[in-house]
Amino acid sequence: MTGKALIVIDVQNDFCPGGALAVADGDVIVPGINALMGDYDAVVLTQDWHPAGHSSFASQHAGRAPLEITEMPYGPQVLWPDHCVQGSAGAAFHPDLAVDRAHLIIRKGFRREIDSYSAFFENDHETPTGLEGYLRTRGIVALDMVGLATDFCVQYSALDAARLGFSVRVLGDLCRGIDLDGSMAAALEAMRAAGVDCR
Ligand code: VGL
Ligand code: ZN
Repeated sequence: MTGKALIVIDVQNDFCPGGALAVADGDVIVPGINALMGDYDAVVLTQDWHPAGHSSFASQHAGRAPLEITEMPYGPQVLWPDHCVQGSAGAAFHPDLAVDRAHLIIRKGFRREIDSYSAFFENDHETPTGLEGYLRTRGIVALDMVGLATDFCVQYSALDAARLGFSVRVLGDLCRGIDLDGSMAAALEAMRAAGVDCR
């Protein structure tokens, strides 16, 4: 089988300028992503989808500020501003994203006690989202990843996909990053080391 999928990570209002966790120029990638959608056998969108009071929110940790790091049962976790709360305007896709052309929308981060950067597994690296099964039953072997943020959800998704045996490319022109303490350079290095084609 030779199917290929476009995986569009978290192109949501809260990650775009004006949003709660805005990524610089996060909105600039939208027209280019739309233009690519016709080239794939499957188009998947992911949507960060947290309950109010999610444990990744700094607001839930007394005395802690956004972008500080805390220790969770599953490992270190960056604390974020409240973002992508289920049903909020910030959790909606960017209004110009061609959502109607998606075959599957996969939501993640909906369990209060655990964050989920990756489209495939929650941050314990064990609890699956179900995306792997969807892609395999659709005959997909190759993935192109685009979206937000390069150094968090795109990176985690790409590393998991490579570990699962998919052929993975990250299209850098159609991604934007947060870049926290050198996290962009570290993400590119980790992805390349894992065999991801970062272009
Ligand atoms: C993301 C931080 C928190 C992302 C999601 O989409 O990269 N980053 N939640
Ligand atoms: Zn999140």
